[in-house]
Amino acid sequence: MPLNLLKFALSKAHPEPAMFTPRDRLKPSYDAVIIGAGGHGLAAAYYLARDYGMTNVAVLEKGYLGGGNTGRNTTIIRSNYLTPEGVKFYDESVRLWQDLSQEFDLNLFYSNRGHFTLAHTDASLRTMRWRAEVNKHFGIASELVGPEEIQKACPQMDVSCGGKAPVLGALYHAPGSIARHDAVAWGYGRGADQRGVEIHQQTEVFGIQTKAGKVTGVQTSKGEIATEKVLCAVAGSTPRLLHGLGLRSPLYIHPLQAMVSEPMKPWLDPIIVSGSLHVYVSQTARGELVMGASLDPYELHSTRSTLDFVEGLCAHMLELFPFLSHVKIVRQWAGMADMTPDFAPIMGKTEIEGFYLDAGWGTWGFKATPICGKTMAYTLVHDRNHDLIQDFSLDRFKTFALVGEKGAASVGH
Ligand code: FAD
Ligand code: PYC
Repeated sequence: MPLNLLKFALSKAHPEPAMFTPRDRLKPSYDAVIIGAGGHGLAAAYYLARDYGMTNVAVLEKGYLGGGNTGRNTTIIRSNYLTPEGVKFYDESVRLWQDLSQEFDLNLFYSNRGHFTLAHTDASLRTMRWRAEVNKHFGIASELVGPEEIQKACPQMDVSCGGKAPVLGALYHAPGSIARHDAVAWGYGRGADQRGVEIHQQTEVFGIQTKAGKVTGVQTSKGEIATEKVLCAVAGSTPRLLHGLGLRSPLYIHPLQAMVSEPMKPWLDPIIVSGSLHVYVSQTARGELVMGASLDPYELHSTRSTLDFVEGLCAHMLELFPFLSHVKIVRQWAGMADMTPDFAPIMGKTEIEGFYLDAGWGTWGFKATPICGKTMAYTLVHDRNHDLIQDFSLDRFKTFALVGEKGAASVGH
């Protein structure tokens, strides 16, 4: 190594620029407090500051920024949903994704690949056709394709699946994309921080204080803070915080696991999903295969990962891609998916004045990060649910106005 380079690296005159301002003390009060520095909490903070000039805001994170489901997901971005409410919402998110790297001046490795959802039965082919028709109605590029077109886009796939469950067709969604998940959290976090929002890591919220049905403050591991507005964006920890407020929700928490292979030469351009085989896979810019399976079939508030999962997923991957049998798995992990009965999110105002909820993102919330941030910022500032999230409120479980998105979930259930 050239001596000058070594000197530069060891010199204190050129410190690594910090991405965020270190914060050691909380102020006694803020205009708004956001609980959870995942993509959703940070995106809301960013749009509050950027679009409304609201910067006396604290984002409180019990662990580290992006360390929850945001940094654990398989990064699939798409808008090929089943309900008109869902399609409109996710489509707007896909639109926002496309400009984010430029906006943040940070490479998010946003990569448009095209997305195939494989159908192995007539019943799933029918659902794919249904989704294609709803999507086309809203101007979204989704179409039903046959095995020949799948084989052309992915010659390495054994579309006969060894004769067990042949692929009959697929829903092809051209806008399907992937991105680098932790960079998304950094981009939103840095943008909020630069505008004056305070991000406090290692700061846990234990409870939300209310008086006469209104938010008055939060209790944290670093003391109490006064505020009249709280946005709760804590994914798998939502039931615990709601319980303290006396609010009920139908959320149930299941682990969702994923794993990554050693890097390989590029061979897989599109994103491939098979609900029947419990597989979804894409190849990153570094050449790794990022893979996931179904939810674990039991409620568990933990990020434990299991050997069962790796064995099961490898077996199904080999049914589709037998040539991968010598490839090594290098890492596995789990997140806590906050599942709703209708596979749609819970967003917006609640019966407690000043308490706003962004939850129920289960296995599908990464792609929604930009639009959630935008619509939650609007909702907080105007104290009125943004039009795009009207149908996702917690109330819908009282009025039975569910938004049935189960048929559009990539993850088996
Ligand atoms: P998180 O990123 O989990 O952030 C919540 C934060 O709140 C955490 O950092 C947590 O530490 C913090 N917190 C919790 N309690 C407290 C407290 N009391 N005080 C302070 N902080 C607290 N979605 C897709 O769209 N596409 C995919 O391909 C996809 N794949 C997935 C694969 C896996 C394995 C998993 C687990 C999820 C997947 N998802 C996917 C879902 C997606 O990851 C989540 O819906 C999304 O990341 C949720 O973001 P968030 O910011 O709401 O939550
Ligand atoms: O929502 O597209 C998705 C997804 C894929 C894997 C997990 N979630």
